[in-house]
Amino acid sequence: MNRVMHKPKTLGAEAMAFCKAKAFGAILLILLVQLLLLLPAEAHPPSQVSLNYDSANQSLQVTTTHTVSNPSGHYVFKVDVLKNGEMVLTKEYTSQPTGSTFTYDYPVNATAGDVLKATAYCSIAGSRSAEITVGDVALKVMQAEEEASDLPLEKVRLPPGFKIEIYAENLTYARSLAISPNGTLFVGTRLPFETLDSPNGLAVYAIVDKNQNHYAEENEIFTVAEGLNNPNGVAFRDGSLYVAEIDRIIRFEDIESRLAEDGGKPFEPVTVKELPQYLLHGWRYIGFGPDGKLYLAMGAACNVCQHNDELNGTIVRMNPDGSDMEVFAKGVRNSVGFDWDPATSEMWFTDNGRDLLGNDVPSDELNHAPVAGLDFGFPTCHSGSIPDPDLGSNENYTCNQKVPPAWMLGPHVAPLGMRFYSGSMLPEEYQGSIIIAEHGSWNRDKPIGYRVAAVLLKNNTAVGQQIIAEGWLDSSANDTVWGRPVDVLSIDDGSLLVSDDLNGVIYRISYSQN
Ligand SMILES: [Ca+2]
Ligand SMILES: [Ca+2]
Repeated sequence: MNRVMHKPKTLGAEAMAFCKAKAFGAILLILLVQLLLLLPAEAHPPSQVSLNYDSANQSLQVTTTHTVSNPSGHYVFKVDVLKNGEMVLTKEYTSQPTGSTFTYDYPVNATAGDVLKATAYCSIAGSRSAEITVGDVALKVMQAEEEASDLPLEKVRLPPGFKIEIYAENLTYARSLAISPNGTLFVGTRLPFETLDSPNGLAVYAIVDKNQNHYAEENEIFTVAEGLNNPNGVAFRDGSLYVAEIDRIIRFEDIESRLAEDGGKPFEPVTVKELPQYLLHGWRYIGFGPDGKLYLAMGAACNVCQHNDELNGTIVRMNPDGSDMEVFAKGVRNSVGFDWDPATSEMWFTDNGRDLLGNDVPSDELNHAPVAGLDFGFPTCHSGSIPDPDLGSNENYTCNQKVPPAWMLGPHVAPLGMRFYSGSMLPEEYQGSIIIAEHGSWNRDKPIGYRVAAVLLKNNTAVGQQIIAEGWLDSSANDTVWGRPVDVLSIDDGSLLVSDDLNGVIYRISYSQN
């Protein structure tokens, strides 16, 4: 080209015009080459994509690294998920989180041997894929068809003088507990994660221990509702049973009379409140506060994210008829248990920390909410001191102004139900303590949790922790899990009931000095 451009003097006008056109073309070509050389610095596929499959929750976590300066102008705009070569899910986005590495959780039903592949697409150019083969369920969970009488209760370790036995059985996926002043026990249920959207739904049970032997005989267990959408939350107030499904709160009026008269045959409930339907962390926990309000935990619909629904990741409260709903506590990732201290009328609640920050962080939390309006940190601040590495780069995202946990329960222990203990049976040291059911870890190399703990309080402050029952995680048998505590409640004689959704049973833990 240079040779052509540098021999102009002997050429005629026509040849000159030709040469000028060639030169213009050459400049254009050089500009184009320069542009192409510049582009990769700005538009690039994600530098890394990694996958993790959670068999217990049937959820695929896609972690993508895509470093950009303007996440609303240049971002991962689409993620495709294929199972064994077939597309099972496509999600589109209009921006990406501010951190360069971020994780999206997707519900994906897969079993051992399935090959999952995810592809993350840059909004400007390029894509990157990753693939995993789903392994055997990480936790060697025993099947739930065991008869309660076959459960190895001798493996549960308790302090001296304590005893554990079966209180009720055949309560499929037993979860939250509530009790009426007359002693009628109500049991909510939730499906395993992979079948949360089953159209068949689940039941709510009532138990009336008529012969007062602290065991639920078959004729003392009533199915008061069937076919409900994961009726995890139950609460009792003024003769009515309130049940929280994923998408609404309903009320069964005059429930105890119906149990007495017709065995509580399933009947039409009143709808109290429609709720936004999220499957992830969408199962609800409810309870009545000392102010007469109905409190409801609204779990965050993600592992970690800034959600555009301001009710996502909060605890709300409302009148018993569903009116005047307001946020009580915010920055709460996924609370599945709360109670009020009978001494102060102040709320305490458990919260499950985010996943995928490693085996040992963040700690799950016991929180104290003495007043309305506090911010407990999620999603930008975990355990009171750890800014989220994915969201926390913005200077506004610090742990300033966030309420730290009242007690660190440990990473991934999954604290669910909790109740203040004010019964008369357990030893003095447990008086006024908070008893907490730990459902157990699903994403920790060495599993922990699967136990019942007591956090001891002094002067309205958490000062220590004792383990009341453990052994459902059998370390002598390769960390086999044979039971998962969900909720706790003390009954008339001061003994403790503990629900277990893996086995569909309720245990009774009692104490005697002799
Ligand atoms: Ca009985
Ligand atoms: Ca927190």
